[in-house]
Amino acid sequence: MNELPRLSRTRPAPAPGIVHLGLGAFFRSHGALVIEDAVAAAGGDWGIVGASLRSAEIRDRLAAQDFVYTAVEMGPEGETRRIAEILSDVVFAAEDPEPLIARMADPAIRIVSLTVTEKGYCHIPSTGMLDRDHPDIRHDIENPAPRSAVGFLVRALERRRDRGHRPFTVLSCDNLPGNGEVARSVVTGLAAHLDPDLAAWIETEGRFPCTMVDRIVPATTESNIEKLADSAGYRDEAPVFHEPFLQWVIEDHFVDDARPAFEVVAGVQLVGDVAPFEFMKLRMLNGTHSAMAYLGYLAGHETIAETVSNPVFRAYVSKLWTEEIIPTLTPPEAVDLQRSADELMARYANPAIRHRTWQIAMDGSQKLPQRILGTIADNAAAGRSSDGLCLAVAAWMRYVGGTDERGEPIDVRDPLAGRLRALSEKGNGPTETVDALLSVTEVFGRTVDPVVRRCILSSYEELMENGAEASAGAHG
Ligand code: CS2
Repeated sequence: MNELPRLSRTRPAPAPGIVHLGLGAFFRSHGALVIEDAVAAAGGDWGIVGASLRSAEIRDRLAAQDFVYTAVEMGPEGETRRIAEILSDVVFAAEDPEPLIARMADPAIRIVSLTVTEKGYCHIPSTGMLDRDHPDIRHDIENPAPRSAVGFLVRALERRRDRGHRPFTVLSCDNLPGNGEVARSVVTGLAAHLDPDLAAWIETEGRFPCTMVDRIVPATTESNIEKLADSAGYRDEAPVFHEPFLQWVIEDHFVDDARPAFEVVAGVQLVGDVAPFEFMKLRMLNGTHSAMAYLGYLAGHETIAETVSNPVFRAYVSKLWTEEIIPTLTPPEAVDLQRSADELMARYANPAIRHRTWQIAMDGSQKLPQRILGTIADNAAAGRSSDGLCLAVAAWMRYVGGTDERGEPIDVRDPLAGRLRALSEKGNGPTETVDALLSVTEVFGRTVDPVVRRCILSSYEELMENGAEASAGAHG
């Protein structure tokens, strides 16, 4: 039946200047397209070598089609297809780490970008410091062949230093506040264990610009792939499906100023300080995303679009923005935060984007601090309440307990899943459960404000008693 032609390359890829670690759907829908546009408009040897650290699947799928893939923009009114040819190769690092280190150490590579998700930094979420007890970090301290993204960065930088080359710029594209600073802290932290001179060289010569990235990109499904084949008339085993919106705010601080001409691409801004953009994005978008992921999932909603089509959750999220999130933010220049909130609601409601609540609910222990807990702490310090956000934290607590409101098991994906579940089961009643979970210092830090604790506890009690939808209704 599969008689359709396969997707293949139509033009040679530009010579590689970038290695990208973590070749998921997000980077292929965001950074890769921006870089391809920058090269098309202004030239430059900025082809991308992708690296997959955990699974061979994406490498295998892309290798079979010359590393070319379709990016489908899913608007509320229709789709637009584009074929991306900026990837020149993909390596699978777990199979054999050496080829990836060799690529990263090649002086033609000037930037190593990363989308390895929050947990890929092997840091302690509440402090941003390297987690020295992380199994991958312990492995990478003892072995020259690394396992973690941090280990690859350090070993490749070491080789460049040993050969007298300049370092590459480390360009973090993950949803972490001060993502460049976190990258710097974990890279120099690991380097210091191996060779203090290397750590000092990276500290002085390396560059770790912070960036804010934004585009909603649900995981590609097999049904997406089949539908694309039907409409496009060719087979692409590695397409990506994304919303029309794109934003990338980048601190303009690169080794030897070497970078693609980002400034020519719509949606990209080069700035001196990314922090106001990051806070805005992490708290407004990712904060409400996580709140809806837990509450929406518990209420039986499969996607974000479905969750906001329920007026109860729509009102709940709108109130989170106006009363709890916007008051904590300093708007970036020329940004009207209430208008951003309205735009976000329209993006969430886009029915063409099937972003599963279960997908966003993943790795909550790594996401909560920067998405929700910082906002709660700022409100507490200013004497404001955060009832709606405390309900979101309570919903996370219920979610990691592993059983939904109908008594069905939840497939909880989180590096701390086992521990969180055990803590929640140990608790004998709401107070003990909430206190047990609040004692996870990696998430909540060493002390929890008593007012915040009471608020989370009463939300948890309400949630267990009335369920997610009714509890959100009480906050709408
Ligand atoms: C989402 C993000 O999966 C998640 O946790 O909140 O991937 C979100 O879609 C992007 O950050 C949007 O820019």
